[in-house]
Amino acid sequence: MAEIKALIFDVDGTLADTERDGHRVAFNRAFKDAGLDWDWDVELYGKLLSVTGGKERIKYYLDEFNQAFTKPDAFDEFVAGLHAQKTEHYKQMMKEGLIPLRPGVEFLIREARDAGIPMSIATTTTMDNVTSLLESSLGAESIAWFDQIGAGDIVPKKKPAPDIFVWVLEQMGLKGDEVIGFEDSGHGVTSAADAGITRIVVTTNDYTENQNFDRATVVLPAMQGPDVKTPVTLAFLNSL
Ligand code: XBP
Ligand code: MG
Repeated sequence: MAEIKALIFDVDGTLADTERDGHRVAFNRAFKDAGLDWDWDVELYGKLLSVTGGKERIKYYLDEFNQAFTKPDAFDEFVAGLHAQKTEHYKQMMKEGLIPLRPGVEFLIREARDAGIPMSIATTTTMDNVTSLLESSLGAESIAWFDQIGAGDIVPKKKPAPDIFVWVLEQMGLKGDEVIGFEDSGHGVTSAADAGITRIVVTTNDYTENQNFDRATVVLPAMQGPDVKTPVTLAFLNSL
């Protein structure tokens, strides 16, 4: 196995449990602001997660779960406006420190930083959401700890397409067998694996625990914590 030259992290569900109590709530607040009676409950949101990207998810919701809604003429602008408002709510929630990092995440990030192992991010979510989560959890200076932040619309096709991991690998000048990818979802694993990443660590959450992780190297309930027999440390990653 090639030496580990970098760690590439997904954000939502991997660094923090942002979906159920973060993104979902922010979407609902934006709908309310716009005078819409749409309510994405926990169960429905689980279904909507099959499509990554907030704007894409709103369109999927209308196509599959709310066909009675008459789409306005400037539909893309309408969705973009709703999504921008959702981002404002999400950032505010991060500012309030409502969503902490998952157990073991900060330990691993600090260990990698101390060891001089470059770290990057490959996510579907909006850049502002990434920086506000990092700022609230690890401090504003932590944004610079990440060599590359590949986020949101920086690539045309979101996960499960490999584009965002390919983009990050290219920016870092690394090959897929020289990094470890961290993911929480089946779509994320498909994206990382199709980008050529050979070692993928999955930490599951309530929404993803029953998904297919055949292409992952290891599947754990978290990076660290009472249920994790082997916590995710650099020594552990080197053993993969
Ligand atoms: C994350 C997502 C995102 C967030 C919402 O997927 O699917 O769509 O739910 O973010 P992954 P935006 O963890 O696989 O990257 O609303 O900013 O798009
Ligand atoms: Mg994720």
